Amino acid sequence: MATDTLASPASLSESQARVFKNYIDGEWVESSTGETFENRNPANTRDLVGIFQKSAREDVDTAVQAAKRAFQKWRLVPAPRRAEIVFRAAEILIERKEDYARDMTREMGKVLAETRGDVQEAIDAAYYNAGEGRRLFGPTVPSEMPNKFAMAVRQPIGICGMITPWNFPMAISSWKLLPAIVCGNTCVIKPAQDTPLSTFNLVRALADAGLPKGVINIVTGFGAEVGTPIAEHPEVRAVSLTGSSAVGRIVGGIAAQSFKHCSLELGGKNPMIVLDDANLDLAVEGALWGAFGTTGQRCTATSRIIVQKGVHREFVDRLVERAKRLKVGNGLDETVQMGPAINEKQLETDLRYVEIGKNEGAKLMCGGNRLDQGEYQHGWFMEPTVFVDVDPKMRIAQEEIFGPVVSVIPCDGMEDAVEIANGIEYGLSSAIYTKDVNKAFTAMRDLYAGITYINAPTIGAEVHLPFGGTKATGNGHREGGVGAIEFYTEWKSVYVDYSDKLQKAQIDRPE
Ligand code: UN1
Repeated sequence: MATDTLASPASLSESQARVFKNYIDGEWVESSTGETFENRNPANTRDLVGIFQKSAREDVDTAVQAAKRAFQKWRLVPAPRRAEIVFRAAEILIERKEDYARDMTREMGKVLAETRGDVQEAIDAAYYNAGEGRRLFGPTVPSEMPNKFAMAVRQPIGICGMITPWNFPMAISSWKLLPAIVCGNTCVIKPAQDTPLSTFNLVRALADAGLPKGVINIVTGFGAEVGTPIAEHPEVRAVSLTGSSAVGRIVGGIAAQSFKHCSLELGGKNPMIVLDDANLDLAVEGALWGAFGTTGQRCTATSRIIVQKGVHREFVDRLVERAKRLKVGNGLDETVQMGPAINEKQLETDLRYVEIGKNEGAKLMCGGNRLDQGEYQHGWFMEPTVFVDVDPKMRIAQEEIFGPVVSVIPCDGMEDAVEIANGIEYGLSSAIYTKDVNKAFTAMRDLYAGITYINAPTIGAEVHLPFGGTKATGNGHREGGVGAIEFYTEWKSVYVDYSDKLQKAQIDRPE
């Protein structure tokens, strides 16, 4: 087996599978356990993408110590200089976009158009955060005392731990790593075990752009053995997780013990409202993309479509007709529109929810079956699935499935729609299709979610606006844009008294 960790493995067969080591202090090192795990293509499990280190607490500690050493120098590099490295990484990512997109489709299954978008999102995040290096604004305010200067500056927090998901393996790693390093922090990242390669590719671009050793360290492995030690580590000052609400509850609880900054971006059950006056062609198109893009495996996926009764029938007919015609397959084939589930367990979950929906009395209009014949036999495929006559209280309308299963819920009108939309435990994304500006603005105000789209589906966030949600979707932090800068910096208020005498605030005030 080859052990050159830097080369792209895109064209290698199983016998030549690349072994990827951990990336600590700029070096490639084996895990302390000596154990490894496989990363296989979910569209064709005979295709071994790579072999990765199955790390443990000791490896996390080694990475934290490297990050600690690097922090002493990195925090003193002027932010505009730090940002220039990130800018250069964006240019490198542009050159490698196609290769990295192919690697990503191989390791996680989504179609090439989408994995190109995922790399593009990392490029966008790099440009945005590179610009932040020349801002990092803080307030300068007048002092209440004479001859005194008052301001607040943003300071790095120190060592940041990141735990990232498999559905946007490069984009979401970039949302966390890039603002963190521009702000002067150093990082230890655990990529999802299903998709570590894309994080390696992102970090490789940063390293080639001149990122000093130890500023970003990658430790691969599983949640209990790597994620938990990151969240527990006393020297890690901030932890950022994108994952399920169940894991968020654990990580948030652990992080609270050592008073870490903790950013949780968790589940969603995102509603799309379609009112009688909507442009139906647009709404059907949007529903298909929102529900079945990324095989429904987005935190922001459209999983409930709340349709007003006047257009319900026509909308359902058109949606079902289009869903049946979606081409499912290996995302490397440019004609394919929907790839596989990420792994066997996720496919089982998706199929289990189909049974739950049927048992609850929802009407299955199309899909619901595993695809495992012919070209599908070595992958985790299923049909795009549409349920109608769904009651808002049914489990399929309440619980996050993370697969290509969408529920259509009838509604009477605007008020009813908003109540149904908000009647869930999550609050990530939301959408409304209407031509009535009054209703659009009412939805913008009343949908209790972190994101609302007007005449667009629940997916498609851009990197320079805050991303995150309400209720069980998170703990109030936002990624993207200035939200991330908020998270990865700590305020320090600085007072400079140039009066040459002791001035007591609140006390020495002119009467
Ligand atoms: C996610 O939903 O898991 O907004 C992330 C979007 C992408 C990111 C999605 N830019 O659809």
